[in-house]
Amino acid sequence: MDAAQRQLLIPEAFELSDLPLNAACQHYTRNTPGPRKDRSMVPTSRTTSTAILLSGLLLLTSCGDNGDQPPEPAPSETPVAASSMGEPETVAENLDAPWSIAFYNGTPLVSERDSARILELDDAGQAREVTVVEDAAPRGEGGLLGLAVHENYLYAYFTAENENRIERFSISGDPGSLTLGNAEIILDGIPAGSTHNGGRLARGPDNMLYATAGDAGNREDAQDRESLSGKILRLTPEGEIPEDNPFPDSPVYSYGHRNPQGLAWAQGGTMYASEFGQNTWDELNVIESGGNYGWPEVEGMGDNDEYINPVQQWEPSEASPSGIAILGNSLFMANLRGARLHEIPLENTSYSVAHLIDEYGRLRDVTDAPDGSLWVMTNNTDGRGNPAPEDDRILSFTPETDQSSGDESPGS
Ligand SMILES: [Ca+2]
Repeated sequence: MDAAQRQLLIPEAFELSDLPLNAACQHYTRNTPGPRKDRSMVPTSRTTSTAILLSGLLLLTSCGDNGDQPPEPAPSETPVAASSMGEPETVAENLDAPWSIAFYNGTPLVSERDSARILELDDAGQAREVTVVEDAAPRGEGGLLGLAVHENYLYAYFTAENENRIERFSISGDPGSLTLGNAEIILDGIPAGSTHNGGRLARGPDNMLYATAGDAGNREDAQDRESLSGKILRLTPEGEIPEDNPFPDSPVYSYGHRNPQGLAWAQGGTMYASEFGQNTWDELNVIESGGNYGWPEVEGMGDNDEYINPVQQWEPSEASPSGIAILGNSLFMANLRGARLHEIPLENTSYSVAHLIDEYGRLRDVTDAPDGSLWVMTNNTDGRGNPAPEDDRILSFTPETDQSSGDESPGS
C-alpha cells in the first residue's frame, strides 16, 4: 500500500467527532458494520479496520430513530460532501441489455450483452450498429460485456463458446460511420460460466489494459493464481504481460475476487474495484498489485491479515454493484438489485450516499463523459428487470456538490 492509498484508507475517520451527527445520519449511510456474529474484530496491523469500526460505532450509537436530539453546533469544516444529482437528460433509449460505454474521440460506443452488438451513438442519441461481435455466445449473465478504448483500438470482453475472451479491433472513420478492423485476440481462456463472468475492461492511468474476471461459479479458483478466474487482470495494450506485473509471466494483478464488475482510478492513481458478494456483503475495494481480496474464504470484512478488506461493504439488496466511475471528489457506483447509484466520497470511502433509489430500476454502468457529466446506464431489459417503455436508457446527470470540503475538483 503506498502512501497515497494509506492516506485514503486511514483518513479523517476520527474527524467525524466534528460532524453534526444528525446531519451525518441524514445524508450518509454507515455501510461498514462490525464483524459477523461468529467473528470478533480485533485490532490488527490493518489500522483501517479499527478506524472504520470505531467510526462506525460512533455513528451507529448516534443514528437512532430519535429525532429529538438537540442539534449539534455546525462544524467549521465538513469532512464529507454529497452531491445532488439534478434532473437527467436522456442520452439514448430503447437499448437492448446494454452493458458498457466507452468513448472514441468523444463518440460513445455501447455494448449490448445479448445481441453482441457494438453501437455508436450520435448527438441525438440515435444508435447505429458498428458491428456484431462474431464469436460472442451470449448465455445467462455472459455475452458481450465490457468495452474500452486505447488509442485507435476498441477492446471488447465477451463470452465465447467455451471461454471469456478479450479482443481488440482497430477503429477508423468518422462519427456516424465508424468502422472496426478484424478481431485480434488479446487474451483468451478466461473461464466462463452462466454467472460470474466479470467483464469490465478499462485502460488504467499507466496505459495498461485491466479486466475483471469472475469466478465463473468455481469459487476455489479465485485463490488459485494459476487460474484466470476470480481475478483482476493486467495486460499491455498488445496483450503481453507487463514486466512489472506482480506474478512472473502472469496477467494476474489481484486475486481472491468473486465477481468484480467495476474499475476506476482516482487522481493520484488509487485503483478501485466493485465486487458482487454472495449473500452477505458486496464490496468496494482499493486494488493493490498482488493483493488477495479473500474470496471465497472471506466475504466482506474479515479479520485475517492475509486478505485485504474492502473499504466499504453493502448488503446485496441495497447494492449488487457493477460499473463505477470517479467524478470530482466522489466515486459513483451503479447497482443492479439495489436499483440505485451510490456516491462514495473519496476523502472518506467508508461512507456512501444513495441516489436515484428505484427511480430508474436496475443500473448497470456509470461513466464520466467527455463533457464532464455523469452517464448512468439502466439494465431492465435483460429479463431481470421491469422495463419502462423507453428502457434501456443512458441518462446524463450533472451532479452538484453541496459543499466543497477539499481541494478544487480536479475534473476528469
Ligand atoms: Ca473480498
